[in-house]
Amino acid sequence: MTATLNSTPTLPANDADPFGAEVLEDPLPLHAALREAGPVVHLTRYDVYAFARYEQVHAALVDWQGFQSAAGVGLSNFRYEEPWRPPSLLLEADPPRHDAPRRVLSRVLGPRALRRLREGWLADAEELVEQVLGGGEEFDAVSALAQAFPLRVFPDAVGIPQEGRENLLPYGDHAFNAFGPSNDLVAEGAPRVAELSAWVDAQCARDVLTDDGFGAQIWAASDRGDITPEQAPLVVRSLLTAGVDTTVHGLSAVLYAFATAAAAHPQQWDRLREQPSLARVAFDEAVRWESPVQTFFRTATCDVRVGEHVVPEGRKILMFLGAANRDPRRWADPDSFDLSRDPSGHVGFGMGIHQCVGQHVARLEAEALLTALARRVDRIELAGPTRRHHNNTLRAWESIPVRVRLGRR
Ligand code: PQP
Repeated sequence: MTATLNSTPTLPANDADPFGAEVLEDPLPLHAALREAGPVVHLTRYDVYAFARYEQVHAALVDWQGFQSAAGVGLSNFRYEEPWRPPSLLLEADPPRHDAPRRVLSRVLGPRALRRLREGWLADAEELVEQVLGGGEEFDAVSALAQAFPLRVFPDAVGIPQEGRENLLPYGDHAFNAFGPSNDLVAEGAPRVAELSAWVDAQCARDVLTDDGFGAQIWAASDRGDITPEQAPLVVRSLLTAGVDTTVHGLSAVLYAFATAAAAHPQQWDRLREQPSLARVAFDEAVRWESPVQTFFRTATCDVRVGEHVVPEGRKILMFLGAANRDPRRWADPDSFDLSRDPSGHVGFGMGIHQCVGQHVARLEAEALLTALARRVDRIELAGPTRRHHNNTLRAWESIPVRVRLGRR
């Protein structure tokens, strides 16, 4: 009798590879299967635990004491494995070490600080859109807009020199691959890691940076004693790692959403045109819908009870942000991109003490680009087959061919 009463029910298991090409091409079926299997699932291929329901993902994100980041937010467990580069002071740290760098960066990237960039970015977006539309009514939304705009505004805002900026996207792409297993994607990036890392590290030095950008402001914080001079270059490195690929894929997501929603709900783009202040909600809804950052790991700091199961101390848990953002337990009609829903509460920017410190930068970029496009374009639709870009962490597009119809000026 006691045997039955005390026995732990069998943990649901799944042998899929969340980082395999098939899942990266279309993760939605795996997400649905994991959500259905239960609140926690064993991923046998990597011997890690998985949360795919909103409730558990949200709970883990806000419980930084129980689910630490300092052992790494990728598959690699820093307790046992040497990280590929010195750990991030923000992403791969917990309080108290996390707090000073976080405070500094949230001031540098906060809404107040961005006010002085706003006008210039709106003008830059208009100039870019003008230039792209001047080349014809068909173009690739990824290269022409989603990549071009962040590359036009962000490196200048950080204050790095022109030379070598083509390294930013490949470096970021590798860093986000490196949160996954050492699979083919990591192997493809490996030959350039030393060269790219050396370039990125060199851009973090004080004398390389302009004296008025985000980089200079981080160094100024070290003069005030808010962080140490040893920490400053690593905080700049976080900007260079996280600041371009993420917004490129976020912008791709919102452009794809509008280009495809056009078929099912042409009124979505019309609504944005009539009310450009919807640009920000549209971007957040796209971040929910597409979840450009699909997954991050945490590590259990004690035996954590989840329903009738236990995640043992020291074990990695893969949090499926993308699955949580489409959990029907939390969202009505989760698969539809819908400007009339309230997307707040999505976990595409995380939640809790690590919630995306760059989200205001991302929203400003999106607002600038969408506003400029909506002013000139009265219809946007796909003009050919889209192609995914595979990355172990990011849900990304390689190519989104679009056709636009120009409206009144
Ligand atoms: C999603 C910091 C943040 C930002 C780092 C680092 C890397 C990636 C991200 C992920 N990140 N948005 O290296 O400090």
